[in-house]
Amino acid sequence: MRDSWMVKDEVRDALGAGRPVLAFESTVLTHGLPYPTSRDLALRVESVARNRGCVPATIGIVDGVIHVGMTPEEIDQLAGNNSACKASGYDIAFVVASGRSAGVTVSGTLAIAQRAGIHVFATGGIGGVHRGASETFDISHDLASIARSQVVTVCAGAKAILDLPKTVEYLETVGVCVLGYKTDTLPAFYTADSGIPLAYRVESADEVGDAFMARRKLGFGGGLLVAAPIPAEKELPPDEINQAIEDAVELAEEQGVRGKALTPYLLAQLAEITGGRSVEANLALLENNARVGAEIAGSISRKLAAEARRGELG
Ligand code: PSU
Ligand code: MN
Repeated sequence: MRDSWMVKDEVRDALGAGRPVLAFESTVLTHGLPYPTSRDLALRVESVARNRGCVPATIGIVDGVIHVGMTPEEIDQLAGNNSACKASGYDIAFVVASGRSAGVTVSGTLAIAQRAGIHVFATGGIGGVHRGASETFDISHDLASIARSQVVTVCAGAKAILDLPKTVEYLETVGVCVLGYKTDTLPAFYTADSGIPLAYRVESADEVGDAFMARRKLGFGGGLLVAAPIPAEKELPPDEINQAIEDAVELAEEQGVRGKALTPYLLAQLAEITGGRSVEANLALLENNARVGAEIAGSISRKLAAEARRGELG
């Protein structure tokens, strides 16, 4: 088999030196946003990470090769590839073996980032429990992957295309500690407050870094999910976006859309119904998550370096 991993030089160098690296997913590019907005957004969030002293590593699969860190040209090609598939963690081996290209979901990105030695991952919205899940059983594999991963995931909550109360319950079932980042409630992607209370609130990246270090030192499992609300001035009016979501969900039911196709279908409908206004909000929250993620990655990198120094002294 061909070499199935390709770690970009600057990512390899940063990881080797213990400098902060922040992972980004690519299903949002291939299946979540229209091209070329998707490409522009990927490059934008990468530069936000860089401005915070963090090396970005966008993760995708190109012709059967797993890329940890992609060049702007590679990002452009993947984002514009209409035949790219959507790879979750359990799909990666087959996608690689068959030489396919894929946008990698939250679940897939966590699996790859962890093997690469990356500690933090920033995304927009995670997958979750779909409305009607008691009938369809449609619960995103993202949730189990977050629970199993040692990588910290930063998101803006989940879109209300999902059943948010059930998503929070299911995160508890599989074992995820959800930290509200300067908030007491789960953010709902386009809006800052779903009204669903979270058990814990943190005020700083260092508090997340402390949790990461404690989990590592004490050997406990359990996922760490940081939920950071969209900046207030970029929030969409709740009534308007919630109506758009109702309409999109109804359309999906009428059309009988299921499985892997459901989330991309709902996202495309939402973009159309809101006349693209959702895209600006999407960009704002992704940039915000890239900032928060970069700060957490910086904190963890400092704490790991301090731990290594204490080890040398002791
Ligand atoms: N939710 C969003 N935007 C996205 C996705 C989810 O608001 O782009 C993407 C992410 O890549 C996520 C995937 O991991 O969809 C989940 O898909 P599914 O619901 O089929 O598990
Ligand atoms: Mn699903």
